[in-house]
Amino acid sequence: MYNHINHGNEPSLLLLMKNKKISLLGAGLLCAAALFAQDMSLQPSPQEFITRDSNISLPAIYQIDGEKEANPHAVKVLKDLLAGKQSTREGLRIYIGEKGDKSVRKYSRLIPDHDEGYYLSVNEKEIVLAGADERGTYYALQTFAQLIKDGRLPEVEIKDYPSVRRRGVVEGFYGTPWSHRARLSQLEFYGKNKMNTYIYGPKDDPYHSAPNWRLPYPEKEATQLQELVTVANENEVDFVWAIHPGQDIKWNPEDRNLLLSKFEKMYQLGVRSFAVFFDDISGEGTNPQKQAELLNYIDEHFVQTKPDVNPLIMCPTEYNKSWSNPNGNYLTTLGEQLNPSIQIMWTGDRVVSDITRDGITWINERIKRPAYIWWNFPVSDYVRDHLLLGPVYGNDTTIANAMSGFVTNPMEHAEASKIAIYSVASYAWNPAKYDAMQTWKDAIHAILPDAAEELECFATHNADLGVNGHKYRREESQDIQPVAERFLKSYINNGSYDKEDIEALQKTFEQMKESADILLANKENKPLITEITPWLHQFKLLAETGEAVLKMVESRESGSHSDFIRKYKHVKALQQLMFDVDQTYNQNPYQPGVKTATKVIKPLIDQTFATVTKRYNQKNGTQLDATADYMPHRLISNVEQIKNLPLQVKANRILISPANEVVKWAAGNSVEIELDNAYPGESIQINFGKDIPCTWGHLEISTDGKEWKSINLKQKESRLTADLQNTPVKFIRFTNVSAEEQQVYLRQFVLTIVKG
Ligand code: LTM
Repeated sequence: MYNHINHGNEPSLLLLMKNKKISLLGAGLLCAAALFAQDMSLQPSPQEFITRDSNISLPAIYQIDGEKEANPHAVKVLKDLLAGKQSTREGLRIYIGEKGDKSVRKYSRLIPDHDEGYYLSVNEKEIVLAGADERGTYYALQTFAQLIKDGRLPEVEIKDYPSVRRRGVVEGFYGTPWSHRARLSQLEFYGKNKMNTYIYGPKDDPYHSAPNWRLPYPEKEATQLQELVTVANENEVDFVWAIHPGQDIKWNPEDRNLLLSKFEKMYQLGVRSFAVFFDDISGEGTNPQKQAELLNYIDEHFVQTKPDVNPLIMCPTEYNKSWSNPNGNYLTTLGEQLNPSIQIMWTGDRVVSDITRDGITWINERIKRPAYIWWNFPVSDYVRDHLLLGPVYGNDTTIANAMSGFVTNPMEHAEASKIAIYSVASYAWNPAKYDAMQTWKDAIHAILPDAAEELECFATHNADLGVNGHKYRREESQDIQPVAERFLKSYINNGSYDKEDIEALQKTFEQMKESADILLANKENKPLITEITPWLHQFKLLAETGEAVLKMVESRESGSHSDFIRKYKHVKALQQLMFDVDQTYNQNPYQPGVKTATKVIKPLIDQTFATVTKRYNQKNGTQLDATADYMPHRLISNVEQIKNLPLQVKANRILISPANEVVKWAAGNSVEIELDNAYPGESIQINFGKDIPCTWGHLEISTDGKEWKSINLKQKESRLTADLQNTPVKFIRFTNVSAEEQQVYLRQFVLTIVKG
């Protein structure tokens, strides 16, 4: 049941050499260490440990002292790990328990005086697994599990404890909530990686948010939540159930009592930790005075009346610096009025940002307590066509004392999110020893040991978010980036390049292609492969396109015309296949499609393709199309928030991807779609999210972009429709013909052509 995160032939002791506090090892072992340079370290990194230059076998016979008093979850892990026979009279002695227990009394002074800390010692005479509290013992066992390798244990002494008190995950994203099965797997993963918190707050769970937060869960969901609480407890994770009532809450006793009775129902299901979120709301619910009154009431009439309920957590409406009103008093009101035990969440200087010393000092002064960090990475609900699999970096490693908790908001892809979650677990446990790259590699090993190299290749090229509204970007394809830049510069400017560079690029594309196949065939972690399959197909096609483009480059120099043209056609075909993947998979209504390697690799391929094609055209008087992205139709607009939205083609429907935010549409500005050909039109559907008559807009169609025909729209609530009755259409244009700017939502803009 327990995966050993070290692997291969590495002697266990070598694990420890990568950590900082280390006793001197023999020269022979140091040589061996070099051989295992790729192997994994102990994660999270312990605060203090000492190794001896020896190791012991896992005992064939052992005696356990303290198993009756010790944390039963820890005892269970111990027994699952030991293959030998338990005896009451003979064998290696194993002492397990919590500070104060008789079994570990003589080690009391060695147990760190920190919540969740532990002392662990292994030598030929005994094994000691002593926690500062029950969770500490459990964490001693998690470290112990990592130490075992091929039936052997290094002789060590470890004193360890977390730097950040609450560490974990907030399932707080928009989009498809995680499945029950995924959540069960997550909770086990958190326990193993010493995370103690899971906050349940998926925005699209109707019973978490408005208006159904008032209602009890239906039976099936209630039973599943009950099971999650049980599994969380078994893995020493606090299951925090969050409510998001702010969008329609009335500040009256009725709604207050409904909220309390919902909490009471969740308590009956076993929940012992609660949160109230006021993020992403507008209107009356944002009043800080009222929020504080409600939360204090819950604290005093619910949390504090029950001996087993943990301190309340809240997420404010102004949850990041850029959204806090500089002239307002929202945060200071909360800081002054909320009961001191209530934890206040905070995402940093922006909605999506890394946590800095200055930033956390700023907020802590206002809220008068250490902020509870809600870190918005690797959440991808605003860039759903990307996967965020890169290393976790950027958060200050010296501010653990300034925060009361650190939780990560993940992607809707639960298994793929584990790369970042594992890294956050290590960061929050021991920021001072956190090594972003090493931890990222170890995370990948932990998640997919049999194909770690291939997953690393895929992850290294699927890290950045692309251009996005939150302006949050990540490093991507770092190893090959300098080569790509040098090759491109030289090729664009002079038509030449270094042989070594083109070879390095060829090798990269080859590795990408092979990695995609190996991962697609992998059976070790099926949920992961299922989540990333569309991106794997796209990744492979992109790598093939890269190879084919480099062949075009080589063929232009030495091949025949027909050779070049075939290679050109091959690239065009691959571009179309990529377009098909993009149009077929992950068709969410926000950022549909499948984008991969968009920061370095794709621009490199696209620009090389454009350059080689243009050079060929110039030399041969041809007019081969040099555009790299295959999209038969075009969006043309001078409306700032619309002009960069992607077009989608779905069967016979051509649509503009909807936008989340309010669109400001200036007088005279228009939105136009140009199709690749004229087609018989079937209908048009537009929805600007307003059910007042749309007198400001004018819809037209054309076959040549010169002669335009006005089209009448019928309106029902906010839906505008037109029947085109087979009229040929190549252009469609919608213009704000009023004299004023219009503020609308772009919920729908669809042209349907006749199937044929
Ligand atoms: O970040 C917070 C507190 N709230 C929401 C999240 O639900 C959402 O997942 C992220 C990222 O889009 N942004 C938010 O505003």
